Amino acid sequence: MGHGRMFLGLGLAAVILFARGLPAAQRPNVLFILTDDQRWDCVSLNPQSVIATPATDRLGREGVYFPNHFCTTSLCSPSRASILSGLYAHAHGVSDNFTEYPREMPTWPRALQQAGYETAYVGKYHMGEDNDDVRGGFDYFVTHRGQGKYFDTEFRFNGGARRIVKGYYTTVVTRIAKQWIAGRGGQRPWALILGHKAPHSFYEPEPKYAHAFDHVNIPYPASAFRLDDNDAWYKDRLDTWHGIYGPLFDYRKNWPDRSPAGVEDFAAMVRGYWGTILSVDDSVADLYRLLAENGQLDNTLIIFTSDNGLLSGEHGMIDKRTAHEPSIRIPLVVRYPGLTPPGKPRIVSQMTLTVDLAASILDICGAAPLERTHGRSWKRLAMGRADPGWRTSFLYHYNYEKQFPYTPNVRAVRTEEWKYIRYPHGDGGPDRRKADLFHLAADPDEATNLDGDPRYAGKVAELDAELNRLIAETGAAADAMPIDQGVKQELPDAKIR
Ligand SMILES: [Ca+2]
Repeated sequence: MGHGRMFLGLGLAAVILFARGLPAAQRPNVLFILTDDQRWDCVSLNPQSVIATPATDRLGREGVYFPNHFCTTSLCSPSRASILSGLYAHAHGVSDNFTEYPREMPTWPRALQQAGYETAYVGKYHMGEDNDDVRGGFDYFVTHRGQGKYFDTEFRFNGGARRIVKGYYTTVVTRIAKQWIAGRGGQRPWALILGHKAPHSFYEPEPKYAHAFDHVNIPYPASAFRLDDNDAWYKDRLDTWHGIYGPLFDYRKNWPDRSPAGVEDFAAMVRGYWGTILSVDDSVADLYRLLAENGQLDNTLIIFTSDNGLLSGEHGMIDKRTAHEPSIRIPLVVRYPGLTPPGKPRIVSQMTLTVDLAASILDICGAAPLERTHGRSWKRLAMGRADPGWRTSFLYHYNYEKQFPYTPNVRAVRTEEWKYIRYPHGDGGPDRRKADLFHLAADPDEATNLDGDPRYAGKVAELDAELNRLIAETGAAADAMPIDQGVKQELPDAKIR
């Protein structure tokens, strides 16, 4: 090797080292806005959205919109842990809504704190049901026990005394977040996670939005009546806590109700869900305004996303947990001029995952990556550069919960065109339930199950092999899951609804 090439090599290494430790002035603040159970089509950057979210849209119109963003387990606590850790649920261990995030497990906020950031968490944390203590990695921590309430939640401020804060949840946490942001001195970059309760059940919109969608007619989706080619669990779920003929988070008083008139309860529920999102959009507008006034707008990486999606009647289902599109697809909108100038917005159409967020945020902030991750940084994609090695398939998994016995074990692979969903029994033996094969490219509503059709036997074999490859690649033991005890008609314990 000649001296010239060696010098070039050293020069490149120096550039890379410099990029890892960005000078303080170039390290962006991070405002991470996390909603709870928001579907991907409930942001009006998506042309299918019925609701208008102008403030959230503005982030995308001045930044980057990811229309193909997914969670890897569609359940609050496991997905929140994946967002913090960059790991699948089997690796971080938060496999249900009652498990605390492991104390020593790294997170991106902790990594930023170690890199000199001031860090804060405000709002719904929801890992460890009854714990409102300060968690590691945060200099300021305001949360509450359990799910919180839409009105007058009892918050705990930084591990101190608890007190009820009067008012609407979304408004209250926005005010607390703004106070913390306004109090930063400007010497150190900061990172804040704002954890919304909205639009999680039981839906209670702000009074001014309580009737915002009264004029919208909302039928049961067509896919709710096309269950003959799916396994029996779909129909078993219809009358349950998570089915369209069930109690609908108390929107239906007398159930099961299979009458045509029963759709009115369903419509009222969906309108309530939508209404809570309008307040979230007001919050986004409020925070945007504050950053603009403080001169910090263009030096802040703003990320808007959710922990999981929600089924609104598709396949006869409400709630989440399954591998269907409305359950696993979530919004992701990012604004930061360091990625793309506000006048040149960008759409990243590659499939991105909750487990990519940790790697991406640390990459953009010039901090060292977490030692172990299942995700990868989408910084290059967000800057409009090619990333030819980007994933073309991903693993989705969910484990049967005895507290919510309405969804079997799920092991699924999604590609850009196809989805194959297995429902393993959990004993390592052959599946006892029929799988689902959906041709997303031709059937985006997943209305027709092609599993069992001999014309697609080759496709099933190919996707099953890919599923097993992904299970091996992520280190998920193929058979480590509970036994599927079937769909039960009983309600969940009132305390955990
Ligand atoms: Ca959630």
